[in-house]
Amino acid sequence: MKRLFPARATFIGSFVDQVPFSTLPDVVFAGRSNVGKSSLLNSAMYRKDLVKVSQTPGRTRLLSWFDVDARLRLCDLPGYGYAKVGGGEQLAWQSMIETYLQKREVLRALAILVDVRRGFEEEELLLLRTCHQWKLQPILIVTKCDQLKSNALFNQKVAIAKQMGGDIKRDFIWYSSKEHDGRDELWKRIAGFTGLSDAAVG
Ligand SMILES: Nc1nc2c(ncn2[C@@H]2O[C@H](COP(=O)(O)OP(=O)(O)OP(=O)(O)O)[C@@H](O)[C@H]2O)c(=O)[nH]1
Ligand SMILES: [Mg+2]
Repeated sequence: MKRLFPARATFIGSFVDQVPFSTLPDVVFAGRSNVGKSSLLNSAMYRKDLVKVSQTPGRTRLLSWFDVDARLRLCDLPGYGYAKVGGGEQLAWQSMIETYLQKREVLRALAILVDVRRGFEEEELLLLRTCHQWKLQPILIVTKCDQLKSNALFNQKVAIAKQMGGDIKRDFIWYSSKEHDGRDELWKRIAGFTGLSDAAVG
């Protein structure tokens, strides 16, 4: 089967307190710690361990950037909501994204990841509002879909779509980083608003 892009993804670096300069479009991936951000980025970029999957969830405060075919950049944000980090963590996280991401002209989309068994909670609804405020394209990604059997998965899709007032097929990407389900849909979505086309990738 013909593979959609990317042809080649490389690690740019991890940064604590800056975003490396670029004129390429950015897509950033946000979600609760352990939701599967790093695994999804590896799957999306057709790589096994380009993105480090953290041993100690919730510890890393770095933003990791990846170049895709010298056409766009993806960013793995630190996870939020890890129980052991405690009180002001959510605020610190929110202020981090405001400091580094707000008003970046090249920032095109914010992918919001939720575990299929949890769905969208307060933090994700806040992120969705941030997208509207900043005029960013939200991409709603539901992860670990392989963890539910097909009936339970279907019921959960219906429940999540109903809660969000969305359409199962159109408004969500149902992903499994294990099976790579959802990968083509993700790239089609990204291609749609970054102006990349399938044919441009060799
Ligand atoms: N079955 C299954 N497991 C997954 C999937 N995606 C991630 N996992 C597992 O979930 C755990 C967390 O995955 P990560 O990719 O490290 O999650 P993360 O969101 O990057 O976590 P932080 O970096 O701590 O914020 C790992 O044990 C993964 O193997 C998936 O699609 N299916
Ligand atoms: Mg991670």
